[in-house]
Amino acid sequence: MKALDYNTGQKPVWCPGCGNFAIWNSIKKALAEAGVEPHRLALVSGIGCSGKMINHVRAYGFHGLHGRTMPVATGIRLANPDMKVLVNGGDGDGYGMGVGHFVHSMRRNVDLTYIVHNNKVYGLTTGQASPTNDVGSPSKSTPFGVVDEPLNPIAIAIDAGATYVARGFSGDSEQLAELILGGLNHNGFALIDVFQPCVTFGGKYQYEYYQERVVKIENHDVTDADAALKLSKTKDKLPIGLFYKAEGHPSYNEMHPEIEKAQVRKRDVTALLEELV
Ligand SMILES: Cc1ncc(C[n+]2csc(CCOP(=O)(O)OP(=O)(O)O)c2C)c(N)n1
Ligand code: SF4
Repeated sequence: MKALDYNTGQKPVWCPGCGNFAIWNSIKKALAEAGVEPHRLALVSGIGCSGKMINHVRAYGFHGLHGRTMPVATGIRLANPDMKVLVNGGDGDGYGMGVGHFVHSMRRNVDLTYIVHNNKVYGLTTGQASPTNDVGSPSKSTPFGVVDEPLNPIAIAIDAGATYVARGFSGDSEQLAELILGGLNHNGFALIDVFQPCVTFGGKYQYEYYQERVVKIENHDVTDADAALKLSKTKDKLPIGLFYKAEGHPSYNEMHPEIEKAQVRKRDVTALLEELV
């Protein structure tokens, strides 16, 4: 498979210049390199502009409820060990409404690759501040500036038990593809948080904002959780790359071999599909 083979032919309705385009390209590139066949791939999305990803990548797709990607993805992964499960959602979806599911999935080290399109706002509902927006930053819902401290997804993920924790940037789709590839090849919970400019409602968080601040992670021991946690709290610059990768931690499936043995009951659903289509 080549990257272009994952196109569905559906034209995206994202605003021109939206950071989601680069994430889309990086996903297709990573899938091609990992050699994931579409019939062995399940894409799960939350509600939001980010959630539209399932329309544009050739695979099985489930557009879940807002904040509820993790239970759906976990179910798919546990019921069918042959499937690679890739989850896409917004920062509002995953770090706002879905934050409980996010933390517990990492605690369990469920074998999922989770890409969060972190634009610091609720894009689809036109620009309210999300939990990652910074104190003082104005938005539609906070005209006088955000007052709550921002949530740090990288620090939370390292602490909660995710075994692959990375941050990418839509302005560097090459590095982002590598980080996604690493997540797909990782056995366990992989978080790839992505700085994704929302060019329409994202306020100051545009490409220039990130270009002035991002630095590639170098000379860092990714197996050292304490060092990764410290790096995630860097204030003056915004490190992008792989923060943490734990080796040898069993995934949820491996800890519960009875689930793999039970497997999903394989049924012929042709008649059902014909009735629905
Ligand atoms: C249970 C529920 N609450 C609220 C909404 C309304 N809603 C739709 S999209 C959205 C926000 C999306 O923001 P985010 O998850 O950050 O994704 P983005 O659009 O920025 O990619 C909200 C609140 C909903 N669909 N369902
Ligand atoms: S509203 Fe923002 S996140 Fe949504 S498509 Fe437009 S630029 Fe992208």
